[in-house]
Amino acid sequence: MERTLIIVKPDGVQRGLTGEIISRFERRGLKVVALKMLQVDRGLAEEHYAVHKGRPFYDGLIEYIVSAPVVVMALEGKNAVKAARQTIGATNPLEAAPGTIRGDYGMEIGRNLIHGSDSVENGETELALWFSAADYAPQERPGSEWIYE
Ligand code: IDP
Ligand code: MG
Repeated sequence: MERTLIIVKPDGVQRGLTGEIISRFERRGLKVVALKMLQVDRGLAEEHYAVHKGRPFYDGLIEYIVSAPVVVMALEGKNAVKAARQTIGATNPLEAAPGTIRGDYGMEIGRNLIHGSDSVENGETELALWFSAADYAPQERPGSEWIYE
């Protein structure tokens, strides 16, 4: 089983889409194993987005992430990273397929509602940044044989 980090960004929380977003992952078969809401401080935002430092959108991205609370979760499942990225859709909502979160709820790249880790390795690094071991509540979900063969 793989884990991935998901962040419902400030626009997603303020627009009341947190439940809708979590539902999409849950219904697909991904399991929430850690979950919290927090106001992100600048240091954490900068660490999380360190790879984008120096890009033209970086300052705006940091302002966006610290502008209001976020909801952060760890999702677990087979190929969780790839499955979550597919459910999230392309970075620019205008290019995201209808049926994806960004394609259904977003209008532009600077307000694209949600973050999802882009590789297993980055997922592990990001999860370690946002959660500690005590934050996890791993559990067996009944019926998982109807999701995975
Ligand atoms: P991703 O979130 O789909 O992995 P990345 O390329 O890693 O996309 O970019 C991280 C985040 O930075 C995006 O989700 C978006 O919030 C923001 N971002 C990326 N490119 C732009 C841009 O051109 N303008 C404004 N914000 C951007
Ligand atoms: Mg990314």
